[in-house]
Amino acid sequence: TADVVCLGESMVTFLPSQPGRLADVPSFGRAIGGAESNVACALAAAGHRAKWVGRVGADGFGDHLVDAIAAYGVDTSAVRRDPGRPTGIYFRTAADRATGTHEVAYYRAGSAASAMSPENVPYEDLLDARILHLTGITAALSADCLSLLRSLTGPRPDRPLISFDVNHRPHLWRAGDEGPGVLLDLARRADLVFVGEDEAEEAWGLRGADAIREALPEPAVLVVKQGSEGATVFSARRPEPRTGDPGSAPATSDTVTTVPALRVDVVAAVGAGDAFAAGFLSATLRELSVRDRVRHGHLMAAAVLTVPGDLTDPPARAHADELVALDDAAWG
Ligand code: KDG
Repeated sequence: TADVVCLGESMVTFLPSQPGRLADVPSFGRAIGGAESNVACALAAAGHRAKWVGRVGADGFGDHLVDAIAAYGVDTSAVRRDPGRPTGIYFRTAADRATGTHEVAYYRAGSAASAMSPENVPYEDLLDARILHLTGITAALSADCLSLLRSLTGPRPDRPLISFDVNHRPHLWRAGDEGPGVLLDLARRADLVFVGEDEAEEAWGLRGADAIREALPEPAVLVVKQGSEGATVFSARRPEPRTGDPGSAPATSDTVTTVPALRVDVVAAVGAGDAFAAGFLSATLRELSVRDRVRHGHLMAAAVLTVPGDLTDPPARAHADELVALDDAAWG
């Protein structure tokens, strides 16, 4: 049994050799990306049994992805190769200093991963885990990928704990699709949800953590990421149903925990959300307190925020534990 299985599309990522607009960058260096395999790599680097399930082409980029992800210690034995479709790739620019935004050019339509469906994934690998981690990116890849997410998040006796990172990517949705509504529906089926305050506002028009929780009361744990401010976690206290009172559904109340983030000089924000999820999941597997789950998330995110790529080696576990245990003054 894996600690965490992550399902999703990984891509060869091309990072710019210098700042500037996509139109002006002269050359790019090869790296790897893909939100879900980023989470798997960080979890494996932190000492957990992490498996990535995906689909890549039978091409050199596919070989590279599988090798590079396996090199982090991730189990890639369930990755399928598709001889008829290419591995997805994407290019991106450095963040613009004034606006903090960057350009992304995806070449992933019709990719091997977009052909994932309920008919061709290895269910035994996906379900044999303590946690199955999914994201909204997969929902946007194709109708088959969306069916797959619906099938995995539906009621089923063999279902592991479902972790879902909303990861709204507006440019990926097909014309005519109602992406935000689909993402809200998927999030409602999960046990643990990660969402950025800014993305919830963009996707659903919800302002602030309380409004997000109100619209999303189902997950036992809801983590609202508030950028450089920190994160707020809503953990449901589900009272035991009272015997002899079968008609009244128990009211749900939350424990609410807000934990400030570390202040760092950001080099590139891409991948920080995945690192945060990995830190939070790692500490969840270790049954640490909610505060420390968030601090481990912030710590892994800080490590990725200060490098250009999506991934970096996290601090060793003992070191991370020491940093997380520092007093509130150090954590602002
Ligand atoms: O979270 C990082 C991802 O955004 C990046 O690796 C690329 O998976 C990716 C995507 O679909 O945007």
